[in-house]
Amino acid sequence: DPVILDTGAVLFPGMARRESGPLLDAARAVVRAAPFRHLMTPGGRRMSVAMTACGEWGWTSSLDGYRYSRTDPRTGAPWPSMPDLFRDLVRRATHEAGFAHVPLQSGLVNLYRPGTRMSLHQDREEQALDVPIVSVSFGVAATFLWGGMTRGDPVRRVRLEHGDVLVWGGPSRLRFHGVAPLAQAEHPETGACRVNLTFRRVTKLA
Ligand code: MD5
Ligand code: FE
Repeated sequence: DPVILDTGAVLFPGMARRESGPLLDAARAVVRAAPFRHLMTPGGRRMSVAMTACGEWGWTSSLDGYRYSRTDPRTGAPWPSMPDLFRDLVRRATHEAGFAHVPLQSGLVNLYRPGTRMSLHQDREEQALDVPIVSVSFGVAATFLWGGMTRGDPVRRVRLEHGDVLVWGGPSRLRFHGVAPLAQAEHPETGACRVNLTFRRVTKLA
């Protein structure tokens, strides 16, 4: 059953667990077409998360800033298309969470290895802040850091496990958030890794 973490933030524990094999196979196909890479932040740091993308738009970062691109900057080719299994899951989670607009323009694939972290940030490069973000976690469990509307607000720790699906909309869309360094652990489906899929709408609603 869904857990309401706060207004607009809904956790579906294990929603993607039954289909995790095919979903992870689809993610691997994306990674074959557009390999994982460690991007640079505008501040000149190498991100510890390895990333790639699928769908119409992919999020990238470089010394020039954060941006969405229609093509993989590594090759100039369009990102791999978004697998149908991803779309079906995102539609289901979005509707069950009670939102009208489904974020299907961009599918980010994040790979966490032991020690990989994501520091506290907001997702605000999108022009559709009224559409929720859907995030799906697989493999080794992570401690998600869930803050407030300003960087200094207190942070809640939320355990995200294999197959958990989260919908972040309404007032939760712009919360500061991050991921604590991944523990050294093993999962039968991903080895020592955590894989996170994050779905967004990038352009303004018409
Ligand atoms: C992750 N990824 O676990 C997270 C899942 C990212 C990122 O943060 O930017 O790639 S997305 C979590 C999220 C998105 C939007 C709002 C909130 C959380 N929130 O209000 O906490 O790799
Ligand atoms: Fe984020």
